[in-house]
Amino acid sequence: MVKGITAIVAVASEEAFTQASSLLSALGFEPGKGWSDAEGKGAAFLAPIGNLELVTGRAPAVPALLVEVTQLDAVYATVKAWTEKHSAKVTELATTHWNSRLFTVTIAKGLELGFWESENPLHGRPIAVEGDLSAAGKRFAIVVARWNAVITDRLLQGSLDALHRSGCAKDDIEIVRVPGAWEIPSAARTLAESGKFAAVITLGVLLRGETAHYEAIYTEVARGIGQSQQETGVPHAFGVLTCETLEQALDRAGVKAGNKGFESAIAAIEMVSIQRKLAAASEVKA
Ligand code: DLZ
Repeated sequence: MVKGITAIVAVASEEAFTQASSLLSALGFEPGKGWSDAEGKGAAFLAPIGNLELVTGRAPAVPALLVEVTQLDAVYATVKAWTEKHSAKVTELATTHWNSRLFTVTIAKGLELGFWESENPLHGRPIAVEGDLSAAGKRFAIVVARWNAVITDRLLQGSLDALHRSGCAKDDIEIVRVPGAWEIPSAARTLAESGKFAAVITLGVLLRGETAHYEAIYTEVARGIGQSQQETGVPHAFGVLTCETLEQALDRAGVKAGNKGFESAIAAIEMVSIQRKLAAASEVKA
């Protein structure tokens, strides 16, 4: 299993070694594990990303050691200031044929480094772990409150639409109807603990105007759903609307402001995929 790349550079004298080490530290390299014995010593400098690049068809026009940086102009100024004191050679900043800018500094005999920055701001960004939106072959549970059914039925339709369009089979969806939002967490937890579902989608509507103890119910519902998710490890999508009026709730159930049932199902599908990717990545690392 490949773990990393180490480029070894022989530096001619101890003085040059010390000078080069101080410059690399000043430029922000993380110190690695060095070594020292009766014959010599080594200093390691770590960078967050490394790669070994093979080239054919053209002679590399750059030093073999390239350091990709952000804020190249600031790095250039630091290196320039350093070279003035240490009589090292530094080239002008130049544009490369690969849409970047680069300069080269000869820090010590045998230690020539190129510093470069891509003009593309996304270049070199770590690739994010992102879920895909395929629900095929996965089982989903939907817990939907009957209270305010005129709204929650629309949320349910939205969730079903998202699941079907993402490839989920009809038989892989279990719908559980509960009296009101208050009952959602307990049903969600039972379904999550059954181990039969990749995710649980919770749907309900709490109307402030019509619910005297609105805050108390809302807090418990949100806490209960969150707790079920955290303690079972099964993703729970939160599709419980909290609105001032029925009209506002209708807007969020497909009339004007999207359908939160649809959005919740999409979030559930995505979270299932993300969890599986994270689990696979941690297995590889272990
Ligand atoms: C009691 C009640 C009230 C006043 N308002 C709502 C609401 O806006 N949305 C909702 O889903 N449920 C409401 N409920 C019912 C409670 O959630 C619960 O079902 C009952 O208190 C029975 O436990």
